Amino acid sequence: MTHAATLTAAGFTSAELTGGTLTVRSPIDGAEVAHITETRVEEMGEIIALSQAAFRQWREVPAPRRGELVRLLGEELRAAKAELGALVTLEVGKITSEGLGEVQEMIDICDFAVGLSRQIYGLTIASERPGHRMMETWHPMGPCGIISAFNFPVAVWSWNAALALVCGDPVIWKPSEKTPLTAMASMKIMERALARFGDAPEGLVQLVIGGPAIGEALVASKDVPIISATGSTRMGAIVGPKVAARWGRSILELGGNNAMIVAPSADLDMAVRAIVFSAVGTAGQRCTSLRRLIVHKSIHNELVARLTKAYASLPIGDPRVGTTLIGPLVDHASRDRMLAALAAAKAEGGTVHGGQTVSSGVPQGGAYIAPALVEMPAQTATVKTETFAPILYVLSYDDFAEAIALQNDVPQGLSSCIFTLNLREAEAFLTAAGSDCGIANVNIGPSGAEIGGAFGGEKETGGGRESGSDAWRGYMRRQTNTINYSAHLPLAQGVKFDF
Ligand code: UN1
Repeated sequence: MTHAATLTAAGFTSAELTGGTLTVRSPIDGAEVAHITETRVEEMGEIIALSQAAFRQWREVPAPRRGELVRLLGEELRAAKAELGALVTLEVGKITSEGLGEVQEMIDICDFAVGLSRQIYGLTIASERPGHRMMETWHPMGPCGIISAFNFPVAVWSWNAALALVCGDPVIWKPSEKTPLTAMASMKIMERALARFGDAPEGLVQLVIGGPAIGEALVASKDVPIISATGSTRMGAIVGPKVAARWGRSILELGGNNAMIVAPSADLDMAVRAIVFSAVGTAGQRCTSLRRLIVHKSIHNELVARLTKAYASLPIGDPRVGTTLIGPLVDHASRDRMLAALAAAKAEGGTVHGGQTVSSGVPQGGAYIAPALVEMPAQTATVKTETFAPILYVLSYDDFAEAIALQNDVPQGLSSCIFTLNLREAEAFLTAAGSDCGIANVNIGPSGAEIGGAFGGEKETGGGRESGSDAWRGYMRRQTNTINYSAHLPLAQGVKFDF
């Protein structure tokens, strides 16, 4: 399909795509596909006020009824899956299957949130005082600002929006400047769900398009109590303290530098498949992409040989073509950063396989590059830095404790995994003294998490949790209640205060 046909299928009119100041390019061929109108900073006050007004109504709508809106969103997403998936491919350069997979992830979180809307449970707690009962109640917090990254332009929004909405919080979404189109298309889908829902307050879900100043307005506002931000550690280091300084709550999902330990007993066929998908899938542009391989010395050469062979067979090219496995990087700056990291790794003693620019058999104008495998003598500064591109550094180890130490010796703490058939190693990897990451897997790669688990990580990854499990608690305020149904007023801790 041509870009124009993909945009029309996603419901865009030419007026929406022209006349604005934000230029959108497709990573497929670098073509300018739209000039979008940006939100002006001066409008942000009104947008936030509208969100607050929506909050005052939405918080009183029963949670299962709020869930109905998300159920309708899930239905609309199912109906629009092909068109939105194709738009993700156009705007981010993901291969077709991954574009569709991203929309499936949105549908999955909607289903999860619908169930959650009837399961916002609090505890009942034993009181030490006679005739008293204690409990916890969960209340909506207020507007939730969602700052999302280009690489999962719509799924990460839906993780936050689906939960926030059932939790009673309006949302204001600031997508990456690189991906306004998928955001606008998602809003169109959301608007269809809102229309069917009928009586949602105006401004319950808002989209703001623009650069850092727009994001800063959200981050600075006391009227936006929750900021959920996904992106670089550099961005998080700015957002986190600013939100904290005004007593807001932030949910941060920042950099990853995800490793796999490959132990001597590993099923190497499975490991090779897991490595290739997680290191080169999405052209290495997932937060969860595999970036470091920590391989036992006894199998290092065999594994590297198998991987270099597998890498050489990977089809690189137009992500719209069904056989392609590696599409373009998001832009040329990204490819320049990858090349700079490879040069730095080489200077630190690395041996680079692959990593060359690809210009034949691919659409002209895109940043196509062969994935790189880099054998490193040690975990150098470059290995410890996240480069958002398909670079896999290979390190080797002698004993298991050394492997765990290498795995943990980076500033980031998102995802991790081990390939082993040794039960002791597998279990040790998951203990308090094992992986220090928010996600730790056994015999599967570090990427491609399901929505049912809490998603996020430690250290410079920011500590936030989104998506499944009890991540919903991050979108609500907890109230502890003590109810006295007796005719006396005993004090806790046996304190006497008679007068
Ligand atoms: C991200 O890259 O920010 O686990 C999200 C995964 C996907 C989500 C990645 N489900 O790889």
